[in-house]
Amino acid sequence: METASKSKLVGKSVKRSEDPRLLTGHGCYTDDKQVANLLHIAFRRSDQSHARIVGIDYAAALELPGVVAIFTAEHMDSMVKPIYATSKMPDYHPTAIYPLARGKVRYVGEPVVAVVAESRYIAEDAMDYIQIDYELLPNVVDPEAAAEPDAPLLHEEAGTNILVKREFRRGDIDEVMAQAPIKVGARFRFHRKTPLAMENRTYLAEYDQGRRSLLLHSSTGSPGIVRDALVDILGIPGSRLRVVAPDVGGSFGGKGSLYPEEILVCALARHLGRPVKWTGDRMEDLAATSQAFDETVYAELAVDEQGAILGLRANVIGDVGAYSIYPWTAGLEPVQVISFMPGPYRVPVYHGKVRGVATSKSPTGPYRGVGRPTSTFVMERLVDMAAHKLGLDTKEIRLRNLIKPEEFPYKTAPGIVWDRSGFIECLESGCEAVDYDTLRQKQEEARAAGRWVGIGISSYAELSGIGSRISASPGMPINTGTEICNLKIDPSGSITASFGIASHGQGLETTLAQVVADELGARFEEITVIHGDTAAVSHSTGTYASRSAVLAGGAGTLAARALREKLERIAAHLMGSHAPHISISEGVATAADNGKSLTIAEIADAVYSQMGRVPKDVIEVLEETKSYDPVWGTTSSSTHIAMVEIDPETYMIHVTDYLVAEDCGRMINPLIVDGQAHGAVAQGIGAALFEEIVYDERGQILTASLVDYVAPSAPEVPATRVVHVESALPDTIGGFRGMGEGGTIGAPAAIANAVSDALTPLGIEIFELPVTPERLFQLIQKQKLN
Ligand code: MCN
Repeated sequence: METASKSKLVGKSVKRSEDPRLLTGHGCYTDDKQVANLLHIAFRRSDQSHARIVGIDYAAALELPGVVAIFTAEHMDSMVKPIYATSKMPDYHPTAIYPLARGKVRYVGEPVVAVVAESRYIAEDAMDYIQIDYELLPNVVDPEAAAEPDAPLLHEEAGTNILVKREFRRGDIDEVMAQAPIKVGARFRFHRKTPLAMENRTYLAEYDQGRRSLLLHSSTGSPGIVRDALVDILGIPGSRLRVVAPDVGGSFGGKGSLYPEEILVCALARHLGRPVKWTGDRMEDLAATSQAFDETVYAELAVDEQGAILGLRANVIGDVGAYSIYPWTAGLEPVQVISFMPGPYRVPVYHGKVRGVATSKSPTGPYRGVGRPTSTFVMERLVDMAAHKLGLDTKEIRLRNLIKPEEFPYKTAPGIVWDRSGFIECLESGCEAVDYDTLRQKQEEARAAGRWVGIGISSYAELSGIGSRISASPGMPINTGTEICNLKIDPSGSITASFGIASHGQGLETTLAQVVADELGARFEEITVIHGDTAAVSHSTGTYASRSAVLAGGAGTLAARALREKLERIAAHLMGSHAPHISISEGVATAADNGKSLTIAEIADAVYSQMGRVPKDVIEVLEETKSYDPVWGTTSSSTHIAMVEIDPETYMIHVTDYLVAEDCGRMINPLIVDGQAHGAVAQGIGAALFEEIVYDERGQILTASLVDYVAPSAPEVPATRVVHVESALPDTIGGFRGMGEGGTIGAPAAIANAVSDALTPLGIEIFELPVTPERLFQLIQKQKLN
């Protein structure tokens, strides 16, 4: 681990520099862009989940004044190439992604017809004049049925609905299960949810006919991925295709993939020679932004009489929806479920099997935590169930099984290497912070008084800041392992740090400026961070997978170090000193041998504006570009402790207190780290108790408004305490580990364990999330009948 010699800013709770802009209404989101001559798109989307398109009649819609053009899949063929999320995974079937449904529709909400008009109102009105005739095809809604060999196919060319299959094995699990004294297991179900960002997806494309170049403003978290994909799809060279993510109002993974609407606005802006915009509404967001989870897991854990884990078996069926999303593939979510299932525990024998099955629902894609909310839910439930069976305390069983400091690096059965992290330290400090023993005593008193109160612990580990030796999604050809920083000082001494990552709520304008300022010896206020613009650096993929602190922070550090050395050499010459005597701090270079000093602005002025003052052999451009690859990535870990109370009349579950003890290595900004944990825990509470995308048996979405899709609001989210554990620092530059997703990984499991704990007197265990009052009522009724 290498860190700045004198940290002044890294580690400090610097207030977010982007907030004054965002909180006073001066943010500029894609939909705020004012562009002359703008055309607007509205989509006629499929109202059928699986049907052949027999005919589309839009003649009457074309007659409407203000309608400029109408497009179907046939029109798009000459404008775009289909794209496939390819992968080296065996048994994987990619699916073609077209901007408009071609021949068949495969989910309710799939774009079928695009109306381009002078205003969005006109485009929406034109929808009523479009007639689409469908021939209904058999339902492909239930993933377990769709996985059967004779099931009707969603993608005939794949020859199966099972788009991806993987298996991991260590040891003989059948033998372990046959011999084990204690076994626990169940069918677990984590229902589908959506990322639900505040800003809906929006795309605005401008085509410059003269320069034959395209500019896409996109509410994306991955502008580099979108740019590189569009190069192929549209056949425009990368040098003439720029993707800019302006202010983006949250993504949570939902804006991390390439979307059909994004391809379409670009193709039509070029075709029509006018700027084209589409802004999604909330119904479109709920029906057609990538969704997440939706796994059924059959899992079994074997332990010995002391509670030591002997083996684990998991069979996962992931409902991946209608298409294999670009670039992540249909494997992203379900494969991570089995890859991370053993969690932070010593699991000597493991068998994990997964099938990602296509169904006629919105495609699944990245969502904060990816796969690990489900794997943690299942594993943490199994660990608690084993403890209940043995009469062991739930903290104690974890202490007996968590990988110990001396066991790092530890390779899990699916091949993930935990470099080192504070697994046990997080559990111990979390329990200490809540005063666990006293809490248990109070719970006994509450129980004696007839109250349903529960304490739930969940411990997990995640791989963050992954480098080039491990891809964000299995076998994906895109290099997700590096990021670049370009750092330059202009003649006024002002410093611009450009990155390809795209902050959409993470506060990276602040944290990356902290890192660069410290390494360069500059003042924080002098640094402007540019992000989310493919013109800023030659290659980048974006902000996802809790990677920006590690990768962009690392690249920023390296660029700042190199630029600092240049400044030292030039300052030494200007002050009649030698580079080793120069120190730079707060924007001032000082020569230790003669006491002279110069500001960075004075050095820049001498370099650029005073001809001849710096000789030819000393003068250098005050600019550096560096990339950073952490090779494998690093392990972050955490323990969450949730306290709940259940109302025995309404079955409402109240999260009464919540604590996160986390190890993200060296913190750049504790205020931001806390905020990330708070936000992610709120999402985890949503996943545990409220949020669920529901499709009926014919594939109709029943939760296409925020009346039906229930997200938690302030009263449902307690003030979350965060305890920071800084165990041995990782070998990443700066010693940072990622943490932006963690809260969402730990919270569903902690709450499921707390609810099960509260219901121990009734003998009820939770196997299904979200655990709504309705589900709890059914469980309790069933238990009463038994
Ligand atoms: N940080 C820090 N010290 C560390 C680690 C992180 O100060 N040791 C800071 C970082 O500098 C950054 C933030 O914490 O400002 C998150 O950093 P990191 O863990 O590197 O995650 P990314 O910046 O790569 O963000 C991605 C992650 C993911 S994958 C999702 S999804 C997510 C999230 O972050 N979506 C978010 N946080 C979100 N926060 C908001 N507000 N909105 C979203 O859509």
